[in-house]
Amino acid sequence: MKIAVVADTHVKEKNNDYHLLIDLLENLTKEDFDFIVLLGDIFEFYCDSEKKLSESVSDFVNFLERISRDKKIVLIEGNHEFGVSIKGVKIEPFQWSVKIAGQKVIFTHGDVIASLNPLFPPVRGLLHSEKFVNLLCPLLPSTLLWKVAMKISSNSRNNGKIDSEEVNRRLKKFFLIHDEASYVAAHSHRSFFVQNGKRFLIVVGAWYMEHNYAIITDKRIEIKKWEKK
Ligand SMILES: [Mn+2]
Repeated sequence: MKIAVVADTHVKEKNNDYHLLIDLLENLTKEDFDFIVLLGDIFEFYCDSEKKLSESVSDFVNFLERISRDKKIVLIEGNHEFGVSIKGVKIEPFQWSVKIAGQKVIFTHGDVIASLNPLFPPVRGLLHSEKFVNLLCPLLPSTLLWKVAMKISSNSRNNGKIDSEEVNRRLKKFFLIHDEASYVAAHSHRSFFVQNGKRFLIVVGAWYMEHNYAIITDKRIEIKKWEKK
C-alpha cells in the first residue's frame, strides 16, 4: 500500500500555492500510489451547488475530475466544506480507513477530535448530511453559511486563529486513548508525529504554509516538502 496525503490547501484563488499544488498532484498522479488522499479543508469554502463556486474553484474541481481518471482520489471533508461532489472522486464526510501493513489506519480531518464541545459531532453530522446540503446550501447565502461553519469550529481556535499546539495536543490525547487504530489527521496546520508501539498518529501540516505532504507506505511514513522540478 502506498498513499500520498495533502491537507489544508484552502483553495480559493489561483495564487502560487495553487499552481504548486497542481504541480504536486500532477506528479503524484504519475507515480505508483494506490490512493491520493485529500484530507480536508481542501477548499476554503465549498457548500454544494456549483453556481456558488468561483471560477478558480470550478477549475480545481475539473482538474480533480481529470486526474481521478488515472488515480484513485479520496477527499475527506474538513470544517470548510460540505457536500463536496466531484465526478470520479470518493468523498467521505467524516473519515475513511484502510489497512496498511496489516494495521487499520483511519484518515480524518481532525476537527471533530479536536473539538471539546459535545454538541459539535452531532451538529457537524447534520451540516455534512445530504439533507442539509441539498436543502440549505442552495438557499442560504454563502456568507451566512460561512459564519455558521466558522462558529461551530471556533472551539478549536483562538480569536479566529488555529491554535496549532493545542489542536495537536488534543489529537495526541485522543490517539493515546483510542488504541484500535493508527490515525492520519490535519486541521492543526502544523505537522506532528507520535508513535505508540505499532500505532502512529501523523498530523499533516497545512499545504499553504510549508508546501508539505505525507507519504505512507507499508514500510515508511514521511512528511515531505514539494519543490517544483
Ligand atoms: Mn480544519
